[in-house]
Amino acid sequence: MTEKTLIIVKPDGVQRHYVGEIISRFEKKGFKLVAAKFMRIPEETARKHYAVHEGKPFFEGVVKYISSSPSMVMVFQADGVIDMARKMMGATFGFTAEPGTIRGDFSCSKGYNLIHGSDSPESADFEIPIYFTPEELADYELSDEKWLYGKND
Ligand code: IDP
Ligand code: MG
Repeated sequence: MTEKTLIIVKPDGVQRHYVGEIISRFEKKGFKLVAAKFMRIPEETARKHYAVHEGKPFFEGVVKYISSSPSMVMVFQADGVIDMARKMMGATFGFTAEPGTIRGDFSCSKGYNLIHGSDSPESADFEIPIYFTPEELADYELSDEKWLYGKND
């Protein structure tokens, strides 16, 4: 069963010119891009997205951060994409994220960490419809899927 994940290049990622670099890493890995929207996330949408963190000390801060300036909101698809994308993103903050990961390579801030990625199938199922209607998710084949996703048996 092929899986989808919500990936957001957050406002600091857009401001710091990392949209292309981040998309490129996921493209080269072989994830299929199925939706993309460049938008300033409304505060109310950010509250809904981060509702799981409501009441935590950083909640108001993360809502303000995410809605402060445009983001690149995307959906990528592949078997196991959720865990693969989380590994490629690295730990939550750049100062602890491993080198080689997106956060580890490009961030050392505690507040700004460049990217969001769904952390479970349940989170992806909750988050994707916040940003995209079912019609906005492209259903198509890549011409090299055999080489990208095939097994050699
Ligand atoms: P994640 O993005 O790695 O899944 P979460 O713990 O789900 O991390 O937190 C959601 C977002 O809230 C983080 O990406 C970050 O932007 C922000 N955040 C989390 N913890 C803190 C904190 O202690 N200080 C400031 N911002 C935080
Ligand atoms: Mg999270």
